[in-house]
Amino acid sequence: MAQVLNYINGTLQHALSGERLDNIEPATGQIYGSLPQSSDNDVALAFQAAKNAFITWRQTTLEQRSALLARIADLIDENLERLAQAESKDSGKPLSLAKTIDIPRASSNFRFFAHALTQFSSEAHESVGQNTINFTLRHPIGVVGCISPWNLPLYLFTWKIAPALAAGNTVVAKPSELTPVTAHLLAELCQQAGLPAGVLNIVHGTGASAGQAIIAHPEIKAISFTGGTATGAHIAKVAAPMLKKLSLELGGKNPNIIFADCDYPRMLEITLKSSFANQGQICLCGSRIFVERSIYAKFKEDFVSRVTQLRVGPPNHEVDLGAVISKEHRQKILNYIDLAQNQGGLLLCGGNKADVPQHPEGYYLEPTVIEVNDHLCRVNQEEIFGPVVTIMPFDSEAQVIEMANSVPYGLSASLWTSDLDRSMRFGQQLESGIVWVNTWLNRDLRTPFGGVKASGVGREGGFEALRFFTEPKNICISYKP
Ligand code: TXE
Repeated sequence: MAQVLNYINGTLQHALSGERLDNIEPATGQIYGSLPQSSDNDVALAFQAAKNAFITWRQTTLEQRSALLARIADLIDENLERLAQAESKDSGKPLSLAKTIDIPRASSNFRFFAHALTQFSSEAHESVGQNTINFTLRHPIGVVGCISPWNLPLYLFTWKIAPALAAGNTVVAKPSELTPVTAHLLAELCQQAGLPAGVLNIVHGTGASAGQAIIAHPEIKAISFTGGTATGAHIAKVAAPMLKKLSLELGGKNPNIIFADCDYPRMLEITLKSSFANQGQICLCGSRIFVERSIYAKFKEDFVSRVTQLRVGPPNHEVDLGAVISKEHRQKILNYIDLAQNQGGLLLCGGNKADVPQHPEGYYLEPTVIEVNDHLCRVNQEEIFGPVVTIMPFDSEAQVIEMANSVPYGLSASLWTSDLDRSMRFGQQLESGIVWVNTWLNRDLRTPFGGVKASGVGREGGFEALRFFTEPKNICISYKP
């Protein structure tokens, strides 16, 4: 049984109440471990440890801090196999994906910010002619809160923790209660790396209990959150009146726009991934596919034929799709598939629970393609967050831009074309934080990451993250000439 513990002041410990939650394996539908159900008292303990640790952590030299973060990255690499196995079991994602994407990215997050912190500089502004110079220092905020979701557990957890620590803050962090195991393993690696006690504290439990205690804590001055838009709005409601700094990375309903002049085989290959990677549970998945009418019939045939060949099965086998995160989430996705058909959508493939004989109780779903005739129908407007995509044709640039921008979200967009001018026109006009042309999920960690509209507030990545996790302080010196 995987027994997860809180990590507070350098030690692994139970919640003060002793209360525990079951941890269910999505691939089998069986309970396979448990985690602490933490509350205000545990968060208070974690906060106090972080507050004490801040006094010395903020004074560590950049070299020391960088070396510690790099050491954690090395340990993640050394434990790749163990972490990938744990991530796959905990989330239902294919082991191959955990091994090639999730865990390598977790170590990249630490290594990237280990380097970035040594390059992040303060600014000076000379007020020419006024005998004045301004130094803009960047100080850590203090104790900050990081809350992450279940779809890319260690990947997103470390994407927040690494820059927060790099900037000199101490952290109270909470992973999703649905996928707590790799955060527990990270705590062990931090102990091994020699991270001073209290610098990172990990508190497990539900959003309503442990998460709420973090966002409502009066002295946790910044919250970095990734998750659903409704939760993000709730966090803003609680945290904004307390004047906390907020970074909210929320949902997406991303368009994938395909023109006839694209590199067709490459587009088809990557569109399969952008539709169904991680069972479609990535906020960047392209769930609305718009295809230029001249190639629509061909695309429909080729795409559906490739989708029906995708292998769904136990995540530790050679499969393309594992299980979705929970029974409730699978039901939510199935409800959307019904709704699509009620609203005139045509099911082209999939649409059902997938039959996986080894694990009849696991949360499997067939990859599903629905042809829709109205870009405003609910399945084309609301985030489903599962292995479901819609397709529909378009006739002109103006029409597809209008359809692409018609949703409340604005996280990412993909465009397939060989026309450079068109890619610039779309880049300018698409309402999203990220536009990919002839590629998908292609990330340089120095670039800003985040969305517009209901997809969030603020940007992560590179110096944007280090700016978020620091307060600028301007010191203005007037001197006698
Ligand atoms: O996420 P939640 P859920 C979308 C996706 C999904 C929907 C709901 O559409 O179907 O959101 O998923 C913590 N105070 N995304 O409900 O609740 C929670 O414990 C503080 C998109 O599983 O947003 C977890 O650690 N924290 C997304 C984290 O918030 C709270 C990834 C995210 O969970 C809290 C996941 C509270 N009151 C879902 N309530 C993306 N952007 O990638 C919950 N939490």
